[in-house]
Amino acid sequence: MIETVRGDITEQRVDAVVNAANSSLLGGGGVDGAIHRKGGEEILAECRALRASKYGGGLPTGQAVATTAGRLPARWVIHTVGPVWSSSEDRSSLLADCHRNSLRVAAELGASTVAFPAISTGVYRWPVESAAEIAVATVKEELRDSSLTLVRFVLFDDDAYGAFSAQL
Ligand code: AR6
Repeated sequence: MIETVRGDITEQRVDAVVNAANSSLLGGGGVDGAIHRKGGEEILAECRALRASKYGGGLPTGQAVATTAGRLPARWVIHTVGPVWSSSEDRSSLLADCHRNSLRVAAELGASTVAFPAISTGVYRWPVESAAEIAVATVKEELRDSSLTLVRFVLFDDDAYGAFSAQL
């Protein structure tokens, strides 16, 4: 099942919440800032450990990796790096990769329920209608053959809520 809600990703009671991170994995603004602020130091400590091991050069755009969710109600945070919007280059496949790879990481963890923010539509400036189309199509396809039971898109404002709801 796929659903849309208006709300804050940090308040979701799901197995895993997806973070719209950057490749440093060390925090930022928007969703990333809120997750680290509310989830606490434990998340950052695991991100630092990932940077010291598997992701010395940072997490590449489109890939996903999990950490604890610290003090958030969720059990895991799945960090993924969305593409920055470009009007001269089509980066849609990277935005699709974020959703596909996040769901694969969730399934590997044994998660059943996952919440996504509108990846790339904030600081990275991706137009929300286009992001909604890519996100919903990719999640629908990935859920066809998956153990996951719920994917919830958590949208912060009316525009994003309207765009994602229209795609469902
Ligand atoms: N819950 C749900 N949605 C939110 C929340 C929240 N708490 N806060 C913001 N949004 P952004 P990006 C919405 O900028 O575009 C960071 O600095 C927001 O309105 O968080 O992928 C990272 O470190 C927007 O629609 O992510 C990266 O450097 C959407 O979430 C960079 O921003 C995504 O906005 C990533 O940029």
